[in-house]
Amino acid sequence: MLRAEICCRRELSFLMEAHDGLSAAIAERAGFKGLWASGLSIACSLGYRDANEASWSQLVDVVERIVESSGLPVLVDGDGGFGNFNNARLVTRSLRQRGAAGVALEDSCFPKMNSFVGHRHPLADIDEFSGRLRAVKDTVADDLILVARIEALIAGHEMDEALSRAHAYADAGADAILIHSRRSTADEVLSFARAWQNRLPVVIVPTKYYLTPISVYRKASISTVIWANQSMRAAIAAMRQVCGRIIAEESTASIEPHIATLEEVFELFKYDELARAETRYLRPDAELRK
Ligand code: SPV
Ligand code: MG
Repeated sequence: MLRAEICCRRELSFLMEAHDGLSAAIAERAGFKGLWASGLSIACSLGYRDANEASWSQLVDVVERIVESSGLPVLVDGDGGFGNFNNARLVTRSLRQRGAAGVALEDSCFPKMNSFVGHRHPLADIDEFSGRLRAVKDTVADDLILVARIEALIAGHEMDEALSRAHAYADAGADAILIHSRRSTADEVLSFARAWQNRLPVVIVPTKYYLTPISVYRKASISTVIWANQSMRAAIAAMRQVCGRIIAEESTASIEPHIATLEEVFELFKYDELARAETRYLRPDAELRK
């Protein structure tokens, strides 16, 4: 996938969550063509809550590792932009420098709260948030895809509110719309897509409505599906199990067949390339004699 195509292709595409260099490399090896730098998962891996506890400079440092270790286009979860229009353009300028392909900004107020935590989801004023989008667009328009994320349905508003926000954000220069829902079925996002009629590409996050088959989204002309946090949750389950077994058994014998080998670790990060480079650059005479 080209960087400029992230969230904007005609055929449905997937973005896999990454929260560090390791999860990014694994997703790339699995065959994903683009990544989602998830705010929830990055916060979690740093030991924070997804409530703007991590700073924007911590975010951009992690994004740099995700970009570098995968070589894939990365859509970054920029939360609400860490403040007003000025903070939003500052963080997106920095994301551009670190090699991000796009940024998603949500119409929440600072400090945000993860959409699936059951309380406190005040929405930003439409005009104020549109100003954040315009400021970002004016700053990084040629280099970063800008996805406007609508939290109206998360905050308990009706579809009309979500749609009028989507139109305002399109007018402000967004390249795509992320419509978020906390329902366990896809009904809300599908009815949004029907009414929206693809004025801009639609991005969805089926974390709660995971039972809906992908064919439904293809038929609805959804542009992008984000698998937002599954690697992080898989890591929690696996690390819990391993820690529990080692503390109970005072041995690693029973888990050894179930965890990655050291060879897999070395292969993932191309230690063989380093060995070849050492021959070339540390012992150039040996290379020449070959
Ligand atoms: C994230 O991955 O941080 C997201 C998606 O914003 S969600 O947590 O589903 O809101
Ligand atoms: Mg997030």
